[in-house]
This record gives sequence, structure tokens and C-alpha cells, in this order.
Amino acid sequence: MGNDYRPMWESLGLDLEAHDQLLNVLPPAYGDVYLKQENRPDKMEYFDFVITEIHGLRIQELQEHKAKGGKVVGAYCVFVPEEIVRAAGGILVGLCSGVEMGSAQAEKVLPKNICSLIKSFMGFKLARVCPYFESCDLIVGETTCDGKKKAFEILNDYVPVHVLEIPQMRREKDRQFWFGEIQDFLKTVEEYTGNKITPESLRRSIKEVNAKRSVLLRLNEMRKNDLLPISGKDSLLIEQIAMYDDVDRFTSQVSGLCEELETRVREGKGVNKPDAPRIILTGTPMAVPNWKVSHLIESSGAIIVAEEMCTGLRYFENLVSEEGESVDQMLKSIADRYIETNCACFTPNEGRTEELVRLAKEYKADGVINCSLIFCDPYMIEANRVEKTLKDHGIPLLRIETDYGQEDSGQLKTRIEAFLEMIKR
Ligand code: BJ8
Repeated sequence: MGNDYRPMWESLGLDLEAHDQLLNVLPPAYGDVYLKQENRPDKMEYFDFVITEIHGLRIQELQEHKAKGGKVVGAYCVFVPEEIVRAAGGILVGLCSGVEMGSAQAEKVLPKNICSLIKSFMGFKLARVCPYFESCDLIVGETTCDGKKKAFEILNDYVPVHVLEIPQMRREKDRQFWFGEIQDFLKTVEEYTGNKITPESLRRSIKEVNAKRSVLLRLNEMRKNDLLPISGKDSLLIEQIAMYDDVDRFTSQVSGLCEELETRVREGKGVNKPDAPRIILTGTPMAVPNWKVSHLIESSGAIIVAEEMCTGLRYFENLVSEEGESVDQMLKSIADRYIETNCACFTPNEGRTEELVRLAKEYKADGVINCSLIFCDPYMIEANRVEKTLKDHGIPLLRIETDYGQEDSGQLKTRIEAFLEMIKR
């Protein structure tokens, strides 16, 4: 990192020693996973820079926003509508943590057998190592899974938490209920920011967030080519950065990258060998810096063509309708868009399995790797439905259960290599 950010981190109340340990893990991991890739697009430079400045420049921007009276809202799930936070002049940041940190502290308030994602976000808070967390005026939780639902009660002891109740089915009465939740969320956001959301501010923010999702879709479309202009690892990185970077700047940077990628496609330049097995990754989200499985897959000679996960297609595949005149009409469009997210918290969740079959065809995938975090009941159990559907359609599947540790890397690599050998083109 270029500047001395220590005074800023200190003012945020971070435990500087523990924070140093966290920052020391990142550069070597990033160098090994990302910077050694061959034939990377030049425009990845911006995203490398964002990672280098992950606790620096962006945090400084959040502090400047707060100094002008702006609010920062943190979230753990793609069900939290960024459009509403932006329409009230706030900034939404994704807080999902993808690294094991503060586990000892987290285990004082949580059981040991809970998924890495929950343990990590609680650990980040209790160990005071995340400047994003410490910048938040409000946290938005959700009732997607039991672990998160109960963890938010504990988190509320440390920071104000607004919990969105997520329906677990999509019947008409669930949709009505969800619309009510979205209306309540708007009121909370208005209260915290002190700003009234108007039809103009909401329409503008819907367009801005749609533009972000559209540019991600544009990038993803290019991954359908036989020669992919970008690796799966780089695509995942961009999908992770989408959760906390400045919306307009991110959109413009991805758009610039897309131009370079489109040229590559026209010139027939790719990052993969033509016979590399094409893989779709599906399952629980992979937050920064969780690149383990993607790295294992691509360093074994395959190419990831899509991520059917919340750090992936689920985040950007649907847009909010830009029709609607009143705030309520637009809120209805927001509610309609978000409830279609194919999270395993829904029962049944056939949309996800149908989507996987469709994606396998569109992206010409040779196989699917279903990756669940250990102790994640919704996704570990739903792996059964995924397996059954893919088997019915003759699509090979590998099921992986893992956590944020590196201890299982060798064993996972062996299994991935055996799977790739089996589906070899
Ligand atoms: S919409 S996938 S981001 S909830 S891994 S904490 S489910 S026990 S992350 Fe998710 Fe929203 Fe759904 Fe997406 Fe629980 Fe499972 Fe842990 Fe999970």
C-alpha cells in the first residue's frame, strides 16, 4: 500500500497487530494465485490495484464520505438491495469475509461447528481487524440460514443490525410479505441516513446498479467462447470487488476491460488451451480472499467458464425493471428482482438446478463442481438435488466440501485432477 494508513486504522479502533497479520497473508497469496497467471488482460491492472489498496484507499474514501455526513451500510448477502441504500445517499459494502481470522474469539460466542463464513465475519468483528466493518453505521442481516439468523442477534450487541426476513418460498403471499420487508428496509435506511428517498433518486440508483450488473453480464458472455479471453480466477476477483468498490468507477473499469476482452475474442486470443475442460462452479459464495478452489481447478489445467453462486451470476444475472413512476412501484420491481435469487434457503429451489442445466449447455461445460462450505446445511443438503438433476441430464458433477483452511488443498487437488481426467475432452 502506497500511503501510511495506520493513523486511519487506529482511529477506526483496529487492533493494529492483528490487522498486520491479516495484511501479511494477502500479498503472497495474491502473488501466487493471480500475478503468476500467463497472458492476463492488461486492464486487470486496476483490479490488482484495488486489492493492493483493499484496506487503504477505499477505506479512505468511506471516511471522506462519512466526514461529509454520509452513511456506510454493511451487508452479508446479495438479498440486500444496494439500490435503496444508494438512493438515500449511502454506500453499501459487502462484508463477507473469506479468510480464517479471529476464530478463537468467534468460538467464544458461536459453536465450533458453524460455517467458515459466519465464523469469519464474527471473528473479524471481535478481533477488530476489518476497517470496512468498523466504518459501518448500520449492518443489514438476513434470515437466510439458521447460523446467520442467530449470529446477527449476537452481532447486534456490538453494532446496530437491521434484519431482513427472507421468505423461504415464492408463493404469492411470500412475495407480498417480501415487498413489505423491502418497504420497511427503505424506512430504516431513510432514518439512518436522514435522507428521504424520492422517485428520482431511486430511479437513478436503479439505473446505476443495473449498469454495474449489465457490464458484468457483458463480461460473462465472453466466457461462452471456445477460447476465453479471461480466466475464471480473474472473473471471480472482479465479482468479489463488485461488492465493495465505488459503483460508477467499477462499472467504467469493467467496461474498459470488456473492450480489451472483445478485441481478444475477435483476434482469437484466449487464456485456455482449446482442449481444457470447461467447468461451472456452483455453491456457497467465495468472498475475498477465498480463491482456493478456483485456483486448484485452473492450476490443474481446466478453465472455469461461470460461477453459479452469489459471487457470480446470482449477483448480476437479473436486472431491476426501470419502469415505474412512484417509489412504491420501483420498490415492487426491486422486490421482484431480489426474490428470484436462487439461494438454497428456498424450498424447493428448483430454479438453481434448472439454471445449472441451462448454463452447462450455454457455456458448453464439460462438468460442474459443487462447492459447499462445511457445516452449511442448506447447500450441503441441496447438493443432493444438484447431483440428481445433473445426472438426469448426463452432466458430470464433482461434490466438494471445504472451509477456509489450506490443510485440505492437497486432497482436493487430487480429487479435482481425477475428475478432470474423467471428463477430459
Ligand atoms: S443469497 S448463498 S449470500 S445467504 S455458507 S452463511 S448459507 S451456512 S452464504 Fe448466502 Fe445470501 Fe444465500 Fe447468497 Fe449460511 Fe451456508 Fe454459511 Fe451461507
